[in-house]
Amino acid sequence: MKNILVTGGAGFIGSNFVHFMLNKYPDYTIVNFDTLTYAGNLENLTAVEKDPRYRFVKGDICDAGQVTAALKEHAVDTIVHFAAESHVDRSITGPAVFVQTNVVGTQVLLDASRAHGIERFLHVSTDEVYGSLGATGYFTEETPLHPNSPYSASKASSDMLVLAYQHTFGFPGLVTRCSNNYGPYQFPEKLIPLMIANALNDRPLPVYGDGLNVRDWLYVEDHCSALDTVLHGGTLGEVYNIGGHNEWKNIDIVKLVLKEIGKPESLITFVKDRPGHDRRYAIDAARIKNDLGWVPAYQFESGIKRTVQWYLQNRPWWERIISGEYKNYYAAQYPVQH
Ligand code: NAD
Ligand code: TDX
Repeated sequence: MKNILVTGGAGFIGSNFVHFMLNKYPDYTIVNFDTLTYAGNLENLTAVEKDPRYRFVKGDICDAGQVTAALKEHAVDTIVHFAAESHVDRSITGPAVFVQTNVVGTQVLLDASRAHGIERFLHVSTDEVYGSLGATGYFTEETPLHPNSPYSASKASSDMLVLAYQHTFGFPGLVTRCSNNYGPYQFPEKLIPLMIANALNDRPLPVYGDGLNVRDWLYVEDHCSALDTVLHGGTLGEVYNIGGHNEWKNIDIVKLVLKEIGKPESLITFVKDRPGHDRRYAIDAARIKNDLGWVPAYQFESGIKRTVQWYLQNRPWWERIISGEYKNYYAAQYPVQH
């Protein structure tokens, strides 16, 4: 493993992963292959843009010619596949691009990777493919897939494609399924950065439904270290769940963010629920812990503090985002607030 192509490396987790890998492996080169949708932002990578071990290629995973050219030109031997449409709410208002990017894009990438003779292909997926839990229990890798949103259905389809290619062609694929991430560079449409940005601007904090839905949160750097662990030590054809046993009700996260920023709970506004809203996610990560020895490094309270500090110190980063096209998305998604 030497030349890694990271798809979606200009997004939230992808850009954190590029930083993580360049810091950890002096001998690796990283090619960031990203088409720069609304969620892709090269500002996330300004610190490494002059690093000779880093290259950016503007390309679309749905375009076989562009993918093949990048694999050849950079002698890529390994792929870590993040590129996706990633926001559940957007998948409810416009599912087509989710099928195009997440399903068709993954299939195009798989075919190009096979033809190129890739050595290892890590597909980055999500716990949402398992559906929703009741008050008890955990998702294991054996939990049947039951995706409930167009987003999670498209991710489950792409997982199945990777595993089918492994089974049928002996393709060197692995799949990870992680719980909710938070940390620097997360686009402010997602719960935690949206609440931080709104709180800092004294705007209402829109909590869906009764606020009692539960998510299992992991600091993004812990996700990166887990991906690194699976990339180097995982068994081909295997699925690895990733999570830190850190369940929180949405309303409690929002209150924690307000406390951290020093703003009043009166900013909380309950709004119409997300259609088909999954009630609870909780990951059993025994396989990656027991078989590969991965452990998360961050406690939630310190991770949230770091995250709030990052958004405070990088105000121009998210202010540029929320002052552009995002305004139209926000007005449509949260109509009662206007
Ligand atoms: P993101 O939306 O922040 O970034 C996605 C990136 O993919 C962007 O840079 C975008 O420009 C790029 N992209 C989109 N379509 C593309 C295409 N056709 N060709 C090339 N690039 C394209 O997403 P994220 O939150 O960083 O998530 C990354 C991956 O991790 C996704 O596959 C997601 O399903 C998965 N995941 C996310 C979470 C989470 O909590 N955010 C948790 C588990 C798994
Ligand atoms: O304004 C909001 N109000 C609110 O109550 C938003 C944006 C979200 N929520 C709720 C919905 C969820 O219960 O907060 C919870 C988290 O929402 P999101 O940040 O949209 O994340 P989620 O839907 O759980 O999906 C995320 O985790 C799994 C990522 O977006 C996915 O890409 C990943 O696969």
